[in-house]
Amino acid sequence: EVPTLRQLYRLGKLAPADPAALRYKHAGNLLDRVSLYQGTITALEVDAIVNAANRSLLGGGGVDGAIHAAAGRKLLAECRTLHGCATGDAKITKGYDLPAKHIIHTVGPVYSSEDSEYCADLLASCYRRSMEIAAAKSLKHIAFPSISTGVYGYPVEDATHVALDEVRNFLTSETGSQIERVIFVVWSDHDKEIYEDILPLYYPLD
Ligand code: AR6
Repeated sequence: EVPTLRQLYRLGKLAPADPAALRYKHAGNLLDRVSLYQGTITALEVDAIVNAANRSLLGGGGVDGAIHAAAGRKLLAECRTLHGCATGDAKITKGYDLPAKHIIHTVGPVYSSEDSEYCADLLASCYRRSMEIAAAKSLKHIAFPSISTGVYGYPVEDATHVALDEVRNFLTSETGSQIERVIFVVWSDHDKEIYEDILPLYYPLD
């Protein structure tokens, strides 16, 4: 079982934030609806894992490569029928050989510092569209990798603020109320430390 933020606080693995730095004052039951997990997203037995894909949706490296390798060739066959996906949007497939029932493929922005605000909007859109698709299919548990922060070069701290804020907004909205759990999946120790630092700003201990 992947621990919730409330459990991480109890275990002392998440330190309460400096009150002056808080982005939000209350998290309420969000502490029981959000998790942080380090490891491969392909191991998670959830309703949907999100893939950080490219516009072709035909596979690639990074988490995309790992998902295609674990899901098997039938995934590629279904992806071919989707005819790609726009940056900031998302499309769903079955999970095939994965323990996850579905894969939501989203396409993050290739980062550019000149267009950083535009990139932030597109990145937020990836998280929002993925959750909208999950909610429309009544999927309750969804896991996200750190979209755009690998090959696509988005600075991981900035991307983490966008991800945590957008997920919080969605979970507290009317459509988001049916999503029971969002798991943020990190791969490296460095990314885990960044999430541990920033999570308490958006999901403070009450
Ligand atoms: N489980 C969870 N996270 C992972 C895994 C894994 N198995 N493997 C890597 N990560 P990236 P992007 C982390 O590059 O930046 C592909 O070629 C990784 O450490 O996978 O959105 C696509 O086809 C990083 O934190 O995605 C696109 O062409 C995060 O996943 C392009 O890369 C995202 O890194 C997309 O680039």
